[in-house]
Amino acid sequence: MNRICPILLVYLLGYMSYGQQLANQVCGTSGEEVSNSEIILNHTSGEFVSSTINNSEITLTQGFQQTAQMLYISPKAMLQGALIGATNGLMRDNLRVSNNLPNASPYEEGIVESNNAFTVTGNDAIVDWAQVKIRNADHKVVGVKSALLQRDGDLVSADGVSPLQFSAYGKEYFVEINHRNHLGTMTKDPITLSGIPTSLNFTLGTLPTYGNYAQAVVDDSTFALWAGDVNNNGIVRYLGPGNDTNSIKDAVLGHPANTTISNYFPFTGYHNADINLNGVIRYLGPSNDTNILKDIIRSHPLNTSLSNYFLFLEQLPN
Ligand SMILES: [Ca+2]
Ligand SMILES: [Ca+2]
Ligand SMILES: [Ca+2]
Repeated sequence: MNRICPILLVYLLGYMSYGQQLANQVCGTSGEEVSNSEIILNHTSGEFVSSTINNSEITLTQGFQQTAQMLYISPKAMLQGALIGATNGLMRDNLRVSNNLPNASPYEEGIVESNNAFTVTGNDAIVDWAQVKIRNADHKVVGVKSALLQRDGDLVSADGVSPLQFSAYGKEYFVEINHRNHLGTMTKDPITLSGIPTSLNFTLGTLPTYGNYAQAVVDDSTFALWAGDVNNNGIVRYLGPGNDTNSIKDAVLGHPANTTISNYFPFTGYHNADINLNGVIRYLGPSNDTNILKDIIRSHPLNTSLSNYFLFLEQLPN
């Protein structure tokens, strides 16, 4: 609840009555200032009377507690995997088209798609679930939201259209984008958020991000989350210990319908081993996900020797 500090209001009325000059004061440490050429009005947001201390005889209620604010974000980000082979700059939405998108978010928030979000086609068709976090000045995660990702990169709420909404006590937060088999990325600087949706475009390369080479550059222009983290350990690796290739192989060999335990067995579904998000999981054979992973490793700017053993890490604070 926004309320005008009663003391200031008295001063203000006094000023208006007698034309006295007033010193500028703020009732609390967190507030807003509204001004025109004649007056400056400070107000705070919060609920007076907050904490309660009691023992068997007395109850003491004291303090001033800041209430949480609603902060809105409209981020835009791309997934490298969903852009591979795309010709129109839009991510593929094969998972939606093939009815393989789960109605409930695969992330811990467990929210469910609403408003028939998966029936929308075109630029705003849903590619997949993603996850957006906000972190405070200490890089501590203070807000987590599942989001739906549209083909043109817009990250929206579970209804497929609304801005993401966070409840938080401050305004300055780092904003982070995550996806189940891509490496996450985060703003390098804290962003001032408010009740008006803040647009944050991670796809242009103009928004500084934390770390180095935090995103892939697709077709020399579009910045996108690195694909290939099949085992979701924050590292993309083709060969060597803990590699993601073996996780593709395990998914194929472990599939119940692969009765001959063939490395060439493809299956359809919603799985982290589906690096290009085309709804087909394939270890070997035509259009397999393994070769995509290999290409990703070899495309990293720091892999100058084109080593198949090269690995790179998610650029996020711990
Ligand atoms: Ca859109
Ligand atoms: Ca990995
Ligand atoms: Ca695939």
